[in-house]
Amino acid sequence: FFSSRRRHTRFKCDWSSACALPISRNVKLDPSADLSVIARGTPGFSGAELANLLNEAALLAARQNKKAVTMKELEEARDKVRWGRERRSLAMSDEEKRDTAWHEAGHALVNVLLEHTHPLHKVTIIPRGRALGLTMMLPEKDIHSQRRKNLLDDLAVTMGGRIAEEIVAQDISSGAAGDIQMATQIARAMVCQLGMSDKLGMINYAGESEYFGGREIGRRTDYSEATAREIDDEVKRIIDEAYARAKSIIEANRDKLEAIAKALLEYETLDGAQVEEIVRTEIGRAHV
Ligand code: NHX
Ligand code: ZN
Repeated sequence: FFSSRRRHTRFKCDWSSACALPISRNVKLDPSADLSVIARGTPGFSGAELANLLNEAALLAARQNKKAVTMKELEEARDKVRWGRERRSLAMSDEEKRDTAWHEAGHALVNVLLEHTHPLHKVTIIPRGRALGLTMMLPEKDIHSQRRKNLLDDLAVTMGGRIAEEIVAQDISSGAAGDIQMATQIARAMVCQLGMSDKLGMINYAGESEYFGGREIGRRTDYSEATAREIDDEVKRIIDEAYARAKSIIEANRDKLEAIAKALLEYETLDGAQVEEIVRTEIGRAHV
């Protein structure tokens, strides 16, 4: 798979266009290999990280005596580099499996029913890295900026997992910590850096990093206690609203949620098109 040619890993590269060539030239690619799909799923990766990803894919292909790297190995390598290795042997109780399927189904359902989300790439209940299940989205093209409506829909998708858990387990798990962290980061950035809160306006509240001896020791913030309280309230309001939107979508489409969760328990992984098919063909129309 590898030519003796020196690897080109010195520059930053997002594979978005012509610069795909230098890194991938060292690996024999099957016609199925679509590097643009891998590129959209590896935003901000450095050339070295992308070279590592291709290396992983080549090793996977070699292990199966394949003559070239196919899309299957590239996807597996991307998932491993981004989220960690697959842990098929992790012993999960039936209850944990069920809760995971519903959690991921919640993300997937809200994703396909909202208009301004990134398309659903795949959803899986095969454990990987620290996660028991994952819902992966992929932008259609390189994204350079996000509108408020995109961020608000993303927030609702992030809330969908926990809401689905509440329905099936009548209790909630510790597992939504990652989703909660992600949602908080988005909402805080909207208020403090992106000028997307009408209440707090076009002001940067993020403060500036202060360094000492090359290390970040804190942030200088130039706003009052009263403003700090307003920021906290606004972040909470944005998240509460996303939660309420996701909850009403999920409650109005419970039959579809259940159909996705059941399909996940049966097939373990579904791609975006399969989820859309379930949502479209499930009796009745989607209620948004
Ligand atoms: C555990 N892991 O800790 C198990 C092994 C709710 C079905 N007992 O949201 O797997 O519960 O959509 C950043 C910060 C994972 C990232 C905190 C990733 C915490 C993943 C814990 C699904 N999918 N959570 C998800 C999940 C878990 C975790 C994090 C994180 C679950 C959830 C982890
Ligand atoms: Zn989740």
